[in-house]
Amino acid sequence: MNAYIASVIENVKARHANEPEFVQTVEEVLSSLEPVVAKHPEYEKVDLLSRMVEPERMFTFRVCWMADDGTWHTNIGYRCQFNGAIGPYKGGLRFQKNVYPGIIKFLGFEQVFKNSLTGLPIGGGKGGSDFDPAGKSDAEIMRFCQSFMQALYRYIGPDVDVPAGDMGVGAREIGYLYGEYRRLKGAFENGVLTGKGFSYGGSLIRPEATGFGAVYYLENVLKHEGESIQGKTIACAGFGNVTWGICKKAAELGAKVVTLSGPDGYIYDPDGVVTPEKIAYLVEMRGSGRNRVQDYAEKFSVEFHAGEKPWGVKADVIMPSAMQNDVHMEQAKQIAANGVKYYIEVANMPTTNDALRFLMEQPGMIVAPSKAVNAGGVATSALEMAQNSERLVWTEEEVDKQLHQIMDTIYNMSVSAAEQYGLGYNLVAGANIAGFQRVADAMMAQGVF
Ligand code: 2IT
Repeated sequence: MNAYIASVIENVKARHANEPEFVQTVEEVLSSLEPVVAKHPEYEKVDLLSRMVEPERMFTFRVCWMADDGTWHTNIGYRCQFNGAIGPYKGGLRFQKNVYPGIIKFLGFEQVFKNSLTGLPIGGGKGGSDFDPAGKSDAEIMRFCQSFMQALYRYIGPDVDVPAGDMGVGAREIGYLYGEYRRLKGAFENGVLTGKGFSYGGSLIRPEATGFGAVYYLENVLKHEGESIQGKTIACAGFGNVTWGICKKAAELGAKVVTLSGPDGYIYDPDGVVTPEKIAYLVEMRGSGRNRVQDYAEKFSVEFHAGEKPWGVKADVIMPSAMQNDVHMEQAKQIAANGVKYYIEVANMPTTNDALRFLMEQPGMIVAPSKAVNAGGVATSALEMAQNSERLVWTEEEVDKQLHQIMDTIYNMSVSAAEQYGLGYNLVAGANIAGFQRVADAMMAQGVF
């Protein structure tokens, strides 16, 4: 390991000893940058990497809200404005009870590279709260979102920081957050948040974009191997917005998603989640707030495996699309033993670093990293920002066409960045290098601060 990179990683480990997810992503990304740092001694000269691993700013705020029974509750809100060198901070808000600074920081760091890869002018940020949306009434969600925005609104804006959704924050939450922002500011301000409803500035295709983009990326990988997506079986996880988009696009292209998962276990549907009725049912399951995938098994009479993950299922393509650190060494070994050829990450950091390295070392296995594969979501958010500032509404075809082009470009840029540094066909290192290069150029140009 290059001594400079090793020293930056050591500092991050010492400073963030209680934030393992952040240390994990820093190690993963920086270890890809060895050939880049070797070729560009100027980066070490100004200690660029130490500035890249430190958020420009990160803050917490108090969020108090009243439950329906009249009791008062206090949660912590976070916003991490990680890197604004190439555009306003951009990234989602996650509402989940396990949210703490390490989660927000890891997501913010990933977002910097992902947003850079889109080629669009968006910096990286992330935020959220340890608020647990499970079992909350609509009125409770609204009061929480209003209180959250009362604390956050001064620090965001269309040229400053543009939040969006993530786990626990969907169109309903974005609506309440935006409503409160508009009420406080007394102005539309280009919509400020993305992922808005279509009636008030949302973009067509944004709900589908992360899943659609992931499938467009997969098509590029398959094409490289002289294969087609037609007839492929795909094992997915989760049953949220992202997995829904994958099911929809895969079905349209003649492939089928055969597994879904939830906190309760996974379902195996050999016929695939392909009919409009099945795909629509995912939205219903999510909306129910029950957070159970067993409902699908009961409704469509398919296998349900309680308490298990779907990674032992034989499928052509594995797409971990649920959450971070879903695939550990044990699952990685299972995936390799099943002879899977395509391991396409979708959720942010779904694989532990040792499992990721192991999978990349398997002969014949192709591994694609989430920061490239799921970038279609935030890219379409940037298209939403463009429409809002132009006061225009683009057609579904227009947005989808741009999304498709962006995904093709991300794939091609990743391939060439790895090749340029003599790493061969390495989509993981290629994405890290390509994402890094643009932010690094901007930071170098803007001087040391
Ligand atoms: O992880 C992600 O890229 C997101 N949650 C979407 C961020 C965005 O600004 O649309």
